[in-house]
Amino acid sequence: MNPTRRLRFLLATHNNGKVREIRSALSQFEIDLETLDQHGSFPEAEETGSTFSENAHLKALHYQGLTGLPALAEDSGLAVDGLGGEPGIHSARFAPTDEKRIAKLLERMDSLSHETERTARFVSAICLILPSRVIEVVGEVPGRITRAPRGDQGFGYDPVFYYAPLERTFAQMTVEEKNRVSHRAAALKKLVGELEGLTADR
Ligand code: ITT
Repeated sequence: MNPTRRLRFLLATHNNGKVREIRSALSQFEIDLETLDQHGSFPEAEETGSTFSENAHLKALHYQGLTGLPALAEDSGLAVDGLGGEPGIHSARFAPTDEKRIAKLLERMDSLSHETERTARFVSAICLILPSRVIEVVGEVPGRITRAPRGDQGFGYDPVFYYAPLERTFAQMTVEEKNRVSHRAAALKKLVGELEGLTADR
């Protein structure tokens, strides 16, 4: 990236876990990331899409329209094989708190008898709306849902998402460790690849 021209984006999310991870993953780059809190309070975007990518695009468009700033939004979630891909795009709306979301997920999975039904993946779709270009990328990571929560790092479903190569759940990893392997990190890596090719349109 050209160090003489700093990029400036609005990080269009209300999820502090995402803010922490995205900041950490992009810290080596010359990018000023501004949060929604720095710009006042806004009505939430309506997530009416049927895919992660559609919802990421809707969120980026919503906050870019409200602030006039280039906006980066992310839509993500957990897709469990034995539940036909649920909670998927409904991951945040599955229950009101992280604790309740995990409890509901484990309860739903109680009846799954085969280990193969506990396989899952996290998906992250990122949309960045720049003045003259829209960049859309998706990242995924495979894992398995544990029978009980483990670890207290991260956020969301991290305590039940077991990542076999490191023999730990995402909640047993530091933000740096999670950022080496996560769905969000995979999407951000692709985004950075796209940004490195950018010059004129910022
Ligand atoms: P914004 O829409 O404001 O960005 P949100 O939390 O509502 O925040 P999403 O609609 O994208 O975000 O919902 C994603 C949900 O999926 C999130 O609330 C978690 O429950 C879950 N999730 C996504 N990424 C995760 C991760 O890295 N670790 C654990 N859970 C994750």
